[in-house]
Amino acid sequence: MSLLKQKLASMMAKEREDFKSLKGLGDKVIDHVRVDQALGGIRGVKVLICDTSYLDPMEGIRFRGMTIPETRKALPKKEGVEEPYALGIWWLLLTGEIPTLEEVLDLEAEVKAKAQLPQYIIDVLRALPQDAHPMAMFTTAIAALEGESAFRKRYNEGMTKADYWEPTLEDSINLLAKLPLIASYIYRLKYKNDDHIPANPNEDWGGNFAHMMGVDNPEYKDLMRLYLLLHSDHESGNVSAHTGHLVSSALSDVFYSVSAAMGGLAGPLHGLANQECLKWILDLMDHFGGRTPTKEEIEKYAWDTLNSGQVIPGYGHAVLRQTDPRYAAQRGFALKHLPDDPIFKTVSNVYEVIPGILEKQGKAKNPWPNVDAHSGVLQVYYGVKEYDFYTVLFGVSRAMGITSQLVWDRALGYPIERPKSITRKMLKKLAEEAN
Ligand code: CMX
Repeated sequence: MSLLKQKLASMMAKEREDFKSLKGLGDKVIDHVRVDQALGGIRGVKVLICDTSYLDPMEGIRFRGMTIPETRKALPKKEGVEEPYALGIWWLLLTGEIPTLEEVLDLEAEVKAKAQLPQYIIDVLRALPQDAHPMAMFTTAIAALEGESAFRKRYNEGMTKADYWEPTLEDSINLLAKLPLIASYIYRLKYKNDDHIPANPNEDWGGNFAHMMGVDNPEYKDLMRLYLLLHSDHESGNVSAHTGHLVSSALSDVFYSVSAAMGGLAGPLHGLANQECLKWILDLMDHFGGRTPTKEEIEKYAWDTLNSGQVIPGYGHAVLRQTDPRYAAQRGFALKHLPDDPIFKTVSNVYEVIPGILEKQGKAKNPWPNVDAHSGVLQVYYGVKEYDFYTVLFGVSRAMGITSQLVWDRALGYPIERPKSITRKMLKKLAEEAN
């Protein structure tokens, strides 16, 4: 048994007991739902339970209680490398503990053993139209892997409920092993003359992903490790994680759940904002002849975007009310490695200008940048200029958060999710009665 599975198995009895004890709180009220929340995307209603991470509006994300700087410092690193093994964050999300180097290496080895891309996935990807969006290719490939599901096989054989988490973990490992292969295959098929690069057995999961994409720069490999850590988890109410949880609540396996989740990530208000944001920055620079525009010029351009009824991509958030610490971490990386890059300078100037404009406009509840406002410039700097692809990078990382949540969903036996809907007529009546 792998060290990760052993660790999780050792936690089961205590965690289940704790979960059971919550049922005793049955009739306690944790929130009230207002009409504006029912009309407004269930915003802020406390109805989900998620232990992998928590998002504070002012402070940002904590992974199992740890801030981003704390996590980066504590997770084990490869010798001579600045950022932690990306699979270390998955261990932390799953177990709530920082893994030892031995534990991460054991997980790395387990994942590596499953890292082969089946020929049928290659055939599926090649059968899609040439102009298919990389996220459509990504979701299709993940769904196509479903035939490998250990969960479905064991369910069909009559597996007992107490065991559900085990094949969920197995499917998650299998999926995480294959995601960088799928993503880099899509990248090379679409943008690099269909010329593919085999995995390097000496690389870690994150470094290998960079290698297979064709960017064999040690700095980019570190950026990839950082990127994978930063985008991994953002509690469970965001569109992608919540979709994964919802689909899995019907006992659909990891492949169905993550594929559906990636469909949500592909929306421009969620993960696709990273491609939209870089496009906005490049269009802005193009508009001024390719140079770094002045703050006054950015201000005018931003107002034009807003006045034409569009959002400024990469700014605003449903929960955050401050600069996203994931933005800050990426900015720190840029300040260290590419301080004089003209696109980075533009991103920095935009950061100084946009919050004031959004405040002046008075609509967005949060005028500060989110994670997507900074990821693109770092990719371009290292040569990954095809911004259509950026949400796939996000997806590989987010799969860690989603699968860690799914393992515990199945371990604790969360039931099928089924909120109640009412008609608009009923809503009006209820609101009148409440007055
Ligand atoms: N530019 C312009 N207007 C914005 C805005 C922005 N960046 N952010 C919010 N607004 C507007 C909303 O469109 C909304 O307008 P209407 O009242 O006309 O509908 C109003 O401000 C209130 O919205 P909000 O309550 O502040 O924000 P929501 O919780 O509804 O939405 C989000 C959050 C992220 C979808 C929104 O801020 C947005 O569209 N941002 C740009 C896209 C983006 O960066 N998405 C990535 C988020 C991170 C991720 O998931 O990857």
